[in-house]
Amino acid sequence: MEQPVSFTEEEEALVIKSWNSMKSNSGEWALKFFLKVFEIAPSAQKMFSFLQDSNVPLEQNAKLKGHAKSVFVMACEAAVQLRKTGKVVVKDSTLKKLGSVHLKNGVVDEHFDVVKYALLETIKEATGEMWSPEMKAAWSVAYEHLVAAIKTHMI
Ligand code: ISQ
Repeated sequence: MEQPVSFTEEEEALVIKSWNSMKSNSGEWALKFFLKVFEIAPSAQKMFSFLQDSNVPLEQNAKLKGHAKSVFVMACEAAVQLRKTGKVVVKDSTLKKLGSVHLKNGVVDEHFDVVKYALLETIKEATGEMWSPEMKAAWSVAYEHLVAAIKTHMI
């Protein structure tokens, strides 16, 4: 059994507080997040089947917003789980699906790194003065553990 991670109530609160401040505009931030990913890695657009057969501009693609939003939500849930149990507990069926979808689409470590960078940059932009090194660290830990959980299902 892996050692539980120590994730404090303060760290959890930083993640939740920042997500709450973004929630009312989450569609817009989700879109910015996605656009940042594509700015760094334009070829990543090929990985999203719903972008292939669509004529609508990226900005108006509803699925795109939904997808990106779920990355925020899952990282947030990971923070809650880390504080409660010291590990990320995602429903097994969800993890299996996420693992196989990322594997099938050829997602490798570098992709997860690009997404991490874009995620943190988006939250930084969204939170403005609230942003801090501690907030960045808390989101990073939550994201890394979520990714680790997904990767266990990518083999
Ligand atoms: C990976 N999987 C689903 C949605 C995403 C949104 C932005 C960046 C990466 C993603």
